[in-house]
Amino acid sequence: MLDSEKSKQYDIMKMIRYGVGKYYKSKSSEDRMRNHFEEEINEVNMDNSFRVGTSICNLVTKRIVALLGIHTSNTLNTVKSYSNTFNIPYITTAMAVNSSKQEHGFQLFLRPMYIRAVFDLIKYYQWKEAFYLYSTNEGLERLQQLFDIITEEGYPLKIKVYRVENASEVLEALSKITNLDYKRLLLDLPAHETESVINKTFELNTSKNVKHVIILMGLNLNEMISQAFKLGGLNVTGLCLVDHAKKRSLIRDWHSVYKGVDITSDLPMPGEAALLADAAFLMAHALAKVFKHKTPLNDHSPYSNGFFGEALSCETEPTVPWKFGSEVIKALKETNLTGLFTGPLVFDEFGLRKHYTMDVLESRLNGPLMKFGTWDTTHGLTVIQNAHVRTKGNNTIANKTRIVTSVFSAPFLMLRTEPDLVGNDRFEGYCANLTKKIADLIKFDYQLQPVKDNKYGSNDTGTWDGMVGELLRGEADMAIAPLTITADRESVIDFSKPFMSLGISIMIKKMSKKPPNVFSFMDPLSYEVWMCIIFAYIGVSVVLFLVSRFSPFEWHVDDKQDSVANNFTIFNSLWFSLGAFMQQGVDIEPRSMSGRIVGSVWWFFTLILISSYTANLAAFLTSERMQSPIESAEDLAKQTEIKYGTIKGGSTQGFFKKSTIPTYERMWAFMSSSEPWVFVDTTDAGVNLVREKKGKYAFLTESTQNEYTNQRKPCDTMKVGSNLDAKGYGIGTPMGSDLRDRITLSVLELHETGELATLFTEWWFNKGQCGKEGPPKKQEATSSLKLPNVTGIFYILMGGLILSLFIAAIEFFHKTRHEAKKRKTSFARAARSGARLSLTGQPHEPFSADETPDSQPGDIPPNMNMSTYSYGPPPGQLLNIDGYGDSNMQTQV
Ligand code: CWD
Repeated sequence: MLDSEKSKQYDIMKMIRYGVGKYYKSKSSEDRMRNHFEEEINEVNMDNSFRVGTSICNLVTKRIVALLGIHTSNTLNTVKSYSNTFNIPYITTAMAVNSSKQEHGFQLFLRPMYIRAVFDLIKYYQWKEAFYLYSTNEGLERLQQLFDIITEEGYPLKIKVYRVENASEVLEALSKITNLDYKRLLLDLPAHETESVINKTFELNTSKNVKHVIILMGLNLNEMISQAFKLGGLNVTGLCLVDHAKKRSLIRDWHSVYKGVDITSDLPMPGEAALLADAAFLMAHALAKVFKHKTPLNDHSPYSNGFFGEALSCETEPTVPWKFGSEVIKALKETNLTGLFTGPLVFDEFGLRKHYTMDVLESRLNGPLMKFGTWDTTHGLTVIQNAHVRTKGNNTIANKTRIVTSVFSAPFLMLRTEPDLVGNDRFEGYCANLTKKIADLIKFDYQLQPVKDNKYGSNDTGTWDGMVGELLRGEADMAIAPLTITADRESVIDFSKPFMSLGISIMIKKMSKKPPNVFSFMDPLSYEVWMCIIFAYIGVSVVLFLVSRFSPFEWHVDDKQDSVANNFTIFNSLWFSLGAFMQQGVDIEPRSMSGRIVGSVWWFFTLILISSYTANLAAFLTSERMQSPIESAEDLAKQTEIKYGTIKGGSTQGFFKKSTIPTYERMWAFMSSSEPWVFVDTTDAGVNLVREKKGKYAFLTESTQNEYTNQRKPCDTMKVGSNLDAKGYGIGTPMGSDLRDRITLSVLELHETGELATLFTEWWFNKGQCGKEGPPKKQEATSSLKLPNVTGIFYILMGGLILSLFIAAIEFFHKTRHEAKKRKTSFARAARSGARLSLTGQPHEPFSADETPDSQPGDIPPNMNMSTYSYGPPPGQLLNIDGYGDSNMQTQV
């Protein structure tokens, strides 16, 4: 039920569905089906008891199982009496009235009776007088509750009370405050009016009179104080039931789902909406519990009579109550649930909230709204020490020493060894230097304080430990350390822009050098290249042999044996190719054009190949070839012999825990099933394990640490593979810290001036002990030449061989045509004769008398036998058999 008069800042139905949805998200689909229920909204004017009554009568006939009410204190009694009559639980976001403390009714009040917290604040500020401005009956009720407490405690507080209708009347009242010289205000107005009243207070220059305002109404001060809020010289204090720090991600989720706003925005969530979502969440839980073993709620047939019982009606006399009502209200009151937004949903027998905690937010003199303390039902008011150190002037921070938490981890923070050092001088390291640079830029005093538990910050146990915990508990003002920016941390503290980038990497122990391999001369070329060379060698020799056989210019007369001879037998061809490949000369050379083409492309091929081989061999001989079985995370994941682990409770462990990438999931399963020693408390412990386990342990550590350790003696560790992720270290501050923006600006400035890079080089490499200057250069991987690297020369070789075959064919046919003409015979006969010579080594068939030719240079005498092996002309004789030489030169036989 919704008060139609009140403003609607959010969609009621969506809020209810959000709460119910969040509950069912964790339940099985069967549970969801079984307990599915429908919602109905009735908008009524809550000032009109008659209409409220009619509306409820209408609803009960529809077999409602619970009533959810908003803004109903005016007609609380009416709704109460109906819900008690019909045993229908009534869950309301309105605050209970004093009389509720004695009634065991069917009501549940989500809004706590928080006036005790307001009283504790008044006491803390030692107010002796105050104005109480209110505009609603609920305000009057709260005033009554405040009076009751003051009387009970005997606290001397004079209160002037004004009831106003709207913001303009408030201003009138404020002018009276001026006259009366009252400087403290208890403002009990709806959220949207509160802001405008406070702003107007300053426009009308009444601020010199009003010094401090405590805002009573609403439970979300953030909601009331928007960015446009000008606080002037006023102190404002308020309460916040919605824990914005812890629930930031949930609130963003809510914004993105239901308001469609940019999820990165930090809009406050209306307190009312938070209560409603929690009411729906609680109701879903209680109903599911009660109806777990009963007929499903959405089954209409049994539900109508058997299950639901008698139909309820305002007409029936005597009135029949709902038979499960008592069970449902009992479940609601006994449910020990933590709400989505407003903390534990624990109730007493009267349906009033117990064990709740509220944040106390405060803004002083132009400063931002900050958490000033907490109020809870057990401890009352707890003020965070030093919560208020505010800005003075433009660029300086109030004269207060800031506590800077950090963690001992070389080279970020280390203890100096020199005796008699005090204060910050006791520490050295990258973070010590960075803190100094930032403090100099922003101008604040600081005290470096190593984190007590030596941890970074995780909330695995439900509470934040480490540096994050110290920031949250107000024990430190900032964390300057290798603190990784993560989503979980960002939802509870603020981070500056990253001052260093890094990623998770693998650290292993350096392996011994590979013993030299007797066949390491083969390494520069890959196996397939070697194979291709062998085939190319055979191919070239065969082609050379063939073209030499077919090309008539390769034939010559062997005078010794009185026969025609061809130098390029198959063995000679192989010998010629081998000689060329080895860059050696042999005493036979091709004379035909086709043979010379084969020779040329083969020389070109060998020239390129041998040059590449020589260059790569040099690189192979000089590079340090380590025998590392692990080159990547995949290598780690697929073996079990080498154990690996991370630092405990840090972001590296969190990365593997949450990862959904199969390799990292497998790695996490292996790590968590290994002995617990694989997880270490400190990076030093991790590095020691790497060293001690002699290659049987790999440490998954941040690249910054990995690179640093590899530069430290005994220089026996190394980083393998590329980083697994990419992230950054940021400077952490409590939420709303006045330093946050200045810190980010100084980090950016230090980046831009190169000071961060210099600092990094100084700590990582200038102080390195392993003889390398500067950041590690990317290791040139010396790898053997693969086929794709040399495909080009193979193509050229193949092209040359094909061309040579083509030229050989031309030479053959040209010679045949010439021969046919000369011998006056047919082309076919001459070709047959030539082919016979090429294939068998036998000279031409005898020609007929009229075919007897004139002798021509390069002609082979018809009756000669062919010798299969002959090297050139005998001494003193000149052969011209190629047809390319001097035409005057005669074949001498
Ligand atoms: N951290 C980590 O999780 N792994 C590491 O190797 C190192 Cl050196 C540190 C902590 C991390 N930076 C954090 O902030 O959680």
